Amino acid sequence: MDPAKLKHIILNARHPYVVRNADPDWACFRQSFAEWCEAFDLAHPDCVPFEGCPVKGGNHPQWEWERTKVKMKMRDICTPTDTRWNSFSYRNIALLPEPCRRGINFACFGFPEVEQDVTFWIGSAQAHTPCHYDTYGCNVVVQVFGRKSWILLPPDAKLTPVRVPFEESSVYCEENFYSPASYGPFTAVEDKVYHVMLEPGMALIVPPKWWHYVETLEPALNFNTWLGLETDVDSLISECITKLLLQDLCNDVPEKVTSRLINPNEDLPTTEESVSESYQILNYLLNQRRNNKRQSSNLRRYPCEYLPVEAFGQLVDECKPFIKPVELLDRCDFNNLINRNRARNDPSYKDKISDELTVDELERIARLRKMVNVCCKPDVVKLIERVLLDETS
Ligand SMILES: O=C(O)CCC(=O)C(=O)O
Repeated sequence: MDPAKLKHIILNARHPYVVRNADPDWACFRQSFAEWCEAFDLAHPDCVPFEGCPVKGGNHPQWEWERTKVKMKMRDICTPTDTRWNSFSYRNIALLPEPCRRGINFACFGFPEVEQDVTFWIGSAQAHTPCHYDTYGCNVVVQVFGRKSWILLPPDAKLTPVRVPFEESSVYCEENFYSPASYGPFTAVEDKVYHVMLEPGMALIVPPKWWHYVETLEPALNFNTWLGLETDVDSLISECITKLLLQDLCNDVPEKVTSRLINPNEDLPTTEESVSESYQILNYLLNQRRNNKRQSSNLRRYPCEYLPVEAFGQLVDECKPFIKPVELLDRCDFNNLINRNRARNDPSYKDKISDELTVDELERIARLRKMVNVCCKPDVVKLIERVLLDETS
């Protein structure tokens, strides 16, 4: 596979593609999962803080704040458990000992410079990430051990975007793919669901803003990188407005309450100083946009969608049979998949901290969640952005 061609395909794809013979020259591909875990445990005598949830779920997606931590050796991820899934994921590759990340870069995809901005994901069966889209970049995923199921939907799919839990760079949706109570919420999207089972050695290209629900089918490891794109600067303004609205709504709200609105990995300071800093950033971004200037930033951003449709099609044709579009999932198969997942739904499911909150606190959380989800809805934020841009132009 010619890395230069692959690079053009990645930067111009408007549909997800599976790549079969990129052949990354990574040491982990010459190891078994057990050997890789041994190498990790040898270098890390301490246990790993795996996060996870019960395999039975409630009516809502299992958000990150519901996860509890369990310390285990890395090799324990390969021992099946019936009641809980575990995951040590969404971490930078620098956290891995050198023998576990030897040779990892994205050269065979046409990006030799990408070797640090790499994230790893390790999970047991049923570990999953609730359905969301990434606000920045194009995602290239490489499966190393185990299989993972990827459900993908186009940006215009009729899912319900929510900004609770808030995480800059991810927009989640309300629909619960893991343990749905019913099929009802999925009827609006059932004709737009794409699916691929990612197996070791396969890579996946996820174009900007495609929704994805990802679930581990057996103990698995994969790496990915988000390639920053020139078009990401459009999302910077929206994310900045969203952050400001949240800072305002969460001002003076106790941590006990905000911890149910903001993702644990996200920092949302609401001090006068930090709000004023967000305003300054927003004004800077708006002015740059009004003057049609590129935002200066030390982040690498690649041009994208520069190839005419025919040229792109020809490139993909030349790379047959190693690059294939991810296929539409037949409506019946999607129905079966969701109905299988319904078996995980436990109507008596209680998340870990509901018991620790008073009725008033629970009400406040519900009220704020509603406000955030309405005020920060991506369409509403786009409208605010347009008004702000017109206002002083
Ligand atoms: O592998 C997962 O669980 C989620 C991956 C993901 O969301 C991503 O790569 O953007």
